[in-house]
Amino acid sequence: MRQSILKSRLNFTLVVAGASFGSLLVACSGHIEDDGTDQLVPAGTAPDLSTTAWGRWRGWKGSRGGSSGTGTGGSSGTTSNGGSSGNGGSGSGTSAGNGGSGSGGVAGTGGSTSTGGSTSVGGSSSGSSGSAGTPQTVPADTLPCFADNGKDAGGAISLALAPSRVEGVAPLLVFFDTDGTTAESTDRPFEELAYCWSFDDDNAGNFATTGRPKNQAKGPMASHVFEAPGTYSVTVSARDKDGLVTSRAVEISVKDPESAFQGQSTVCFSPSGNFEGCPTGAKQVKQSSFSALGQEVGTGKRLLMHRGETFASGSINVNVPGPGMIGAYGKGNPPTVQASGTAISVSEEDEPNASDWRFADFNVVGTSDDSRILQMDGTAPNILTLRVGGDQIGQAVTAADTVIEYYNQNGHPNQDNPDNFGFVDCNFQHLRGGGGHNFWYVGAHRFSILGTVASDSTGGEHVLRVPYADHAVISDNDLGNAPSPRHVVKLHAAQSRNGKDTNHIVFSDNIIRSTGGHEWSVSIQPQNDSSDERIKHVIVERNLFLPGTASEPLLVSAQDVVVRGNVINRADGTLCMEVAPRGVEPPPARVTIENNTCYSTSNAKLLLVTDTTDLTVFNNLVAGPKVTSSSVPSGTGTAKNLALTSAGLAASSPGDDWRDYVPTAGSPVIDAGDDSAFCPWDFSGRGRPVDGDGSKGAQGDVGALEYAP
Ligand SMILES: [Ca+2]
Repeated sequence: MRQSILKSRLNFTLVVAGASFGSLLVACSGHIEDDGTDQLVPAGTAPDLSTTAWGRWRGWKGSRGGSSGTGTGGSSGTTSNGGSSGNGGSGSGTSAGNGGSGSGGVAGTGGSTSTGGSTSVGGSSSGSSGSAGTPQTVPADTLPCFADNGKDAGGAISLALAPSRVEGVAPLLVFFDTDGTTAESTDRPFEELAYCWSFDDDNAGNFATTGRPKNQAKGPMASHVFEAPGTYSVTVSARDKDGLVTSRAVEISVKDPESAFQGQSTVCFSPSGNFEGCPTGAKQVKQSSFSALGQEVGTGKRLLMHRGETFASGSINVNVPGPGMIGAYGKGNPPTVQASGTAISVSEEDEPNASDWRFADFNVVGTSDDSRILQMDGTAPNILTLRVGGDQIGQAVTAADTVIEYYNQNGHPNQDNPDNFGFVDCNFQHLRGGGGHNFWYVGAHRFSILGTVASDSTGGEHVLRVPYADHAVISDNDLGNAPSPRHVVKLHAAQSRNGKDTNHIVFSDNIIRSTGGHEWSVSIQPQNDSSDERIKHVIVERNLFLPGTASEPLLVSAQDVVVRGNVINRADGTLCMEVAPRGVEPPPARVTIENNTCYSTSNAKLLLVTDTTDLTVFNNLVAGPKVTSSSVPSGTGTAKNLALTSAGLAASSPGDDWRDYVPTAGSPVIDAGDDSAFCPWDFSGRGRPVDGDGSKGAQGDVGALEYAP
């Protein structure tokens, strides 16, 4: 199997040095991939994005220009939640533009213990940010995402809650973490507790990709963009396998950009001199080159481009503390930025000073293979990319862990990867440039990709390549169409060589399209068979894998992994997933595969597994006209996996719509699961188990979806 895939070794040097790197020609080298033969890229078929499995892609969203306002200045400050660390900046500006977040400032967990035995995140914070946590009574505020309200956990669950920051200017990206949570029922709280989030943001709307509400999330980590000013009480509830529930809340204060960027702190740019919709009092600049924005970059500055107009190719550098923003004003389509090189470079080698910037509501069209939307050149916490489009680009974003590694080893030991770095509701199409080009090449702490469409990397390599991640949420995206021998998602751990393993990943609610010629769609494993790269704590949940050329939708070589509630349509493919060592790294361990649904018109297998310890395979369904008992594994560590030629699903020949896979009355999967599995919700987000047959109370179904009478 593997031998047929691992055809040859390909050596290449990753080109991370764009124009702004100047003489730094070799920031990294020696990346070796075993992804397969270096063969001619077949012409890909672009997916029809007019429809998606959950909903309809509605194209670019509407106007987000601003009107003027008054107020005092932005303050930002990175938080430290009841803990020590937190190198946050002093952010209490009294006039606009005097705010500023610090460099770095990793939120500390811990803090004082509150009554009731749960850990409080309350505590001091640096900068001007206010109080952090509010311990909450339970289970009164239990979120409606579980099958029932459960029972008060009392002291049985100590739930930690650490936001990346508790205040800032809208649109504000915040990453929420439950690191440090403990529970009596498990010593693996990341994998074996269920976490539900409410961001208290009822007007957040739904993701265009999946239709899911942005106001909610599931998983031990979550990320959200607050777009409207106000104070939000963000709540997380955690539930264990015994139904014990506890909740915590934290307040997030979101400032009005019209106040933060009042008067001439906002600058409007128009090639034609059309300033309709420019906030009152803002500076007006008639310029046609994107480079013009660079002259106005500053702390507390908002730079807005006129909608419907095109800005000629140019590069700007952002290396000042925020709050800051590059966005759009007026009505109509987002402004277009032409890019022959890097449009925006952030931070720098010698004096990295960028933080708290948001880039929103513009489209970048590449005019060369070197075109790039964003390049991170050094330490830069709190960077948001929101509703940014890219077409015919050579890269969407480069935040190379190898550049930071190079700096660290060459006189800049304190340079670090981006922290609280996010892409939300973006749309990247048609990568160009060939080898070394990916939509994302990102190493980061607290990395978020939400609601984003990225399609067709056949002109380059991977759609999403994450060489290093220290806490990441990748959810509600629609990703696909990658060439052979690359992947739609390549998640590995290049920094293990420096003792930093890739860790704590939530990969959920995504649509993965295995078109474009590639063989492995989602690869969570070392980049090759000779690198000891280690990936720990990964949740792959409720994703929809759609068929195409891929021979394997999902490969995992990692430890402490949960693969749960995914729907995998293989068409006539023969394998749904594989868990195996890639090479020299420690083999997979503590891998749980539960309640997945795999459909194939061939005699498919759920799983290929080699050399894995502590493997649990419960309640999975393989359905299709030719499946046999050998389609599902048996023996130690397995229970209640069903291979059914007549599974009683909503569609007799299920396709790309997840509703095709919902069991119907009388289906043999109903209440047939082993209830020792821990599957708190199904693919659609429904709390489970549900009593499907009217006997014995609520019991879980086999497969990704739960039947509800
Ligand atoms: Ca049931």
